[in-house]
Amino acid sequence: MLTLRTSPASPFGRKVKISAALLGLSDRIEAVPADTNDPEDSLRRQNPLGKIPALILEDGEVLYDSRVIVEYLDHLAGGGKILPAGKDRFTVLRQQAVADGIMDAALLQVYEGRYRSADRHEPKWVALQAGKVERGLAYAEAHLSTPAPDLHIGHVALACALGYLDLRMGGTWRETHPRLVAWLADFEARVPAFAKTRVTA
Ligand SMILES: N[C@@H](CCC(=O)N[C@@H](CS)C(=O)NCC(=O)O)C(=O)O
Repeated sequence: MLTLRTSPASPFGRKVKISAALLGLSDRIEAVPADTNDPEDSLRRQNPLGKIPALILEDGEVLYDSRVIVEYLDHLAGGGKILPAGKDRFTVLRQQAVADGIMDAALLQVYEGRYRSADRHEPKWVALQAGKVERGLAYAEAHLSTPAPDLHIGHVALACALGYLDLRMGGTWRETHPRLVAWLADFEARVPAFAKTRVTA
């Protein structure tokens, strides 16, 4: 059994769970909650960065971050499944990078609210991160919003990024990105794991 250290609301953990489902590997993975704020949590020994997700293999080796874990799962499933081979791979990896970047920038805005008192919030920093989210969404709307026959990790990561914006940013992206709204509805209809991994708080 593989052990996934994550938390229900983690968009990167969700990316790993949905990837595992698409690859037919969900039954081989047990999710064990991790608290990134708890210095006593074994997570910090498993991943020196103290971040989730981290995947503990059967021989005790630990893989992180989500991109490495997804590469490993694709390899376990035979390779070339949600990470295509050849030149397409790099396009897909870039698409994953854009979606991961949206998640990173959204998380940093959430952390600003969570870890700094209101009088120390830095509007310039928040605006810098919000710009990354906005430009990432514009890129996705233009280049990734056509339902594709074969789902790949770029799609999974984008769905998780949009889901995280729904969870933590009030879903305001929906007002200005109608093609992405339709795209996400199509993704959800095709990938039951998306609804299964949704949290509301
Ligand atoms: N690039 C990493 C990002 C992981 C990440 O930022 N995880 C967040 C939770 S979703 C985290 O662990 N935050 C706690 C921290 O940064 O200490 C990945 O793809 O796994």
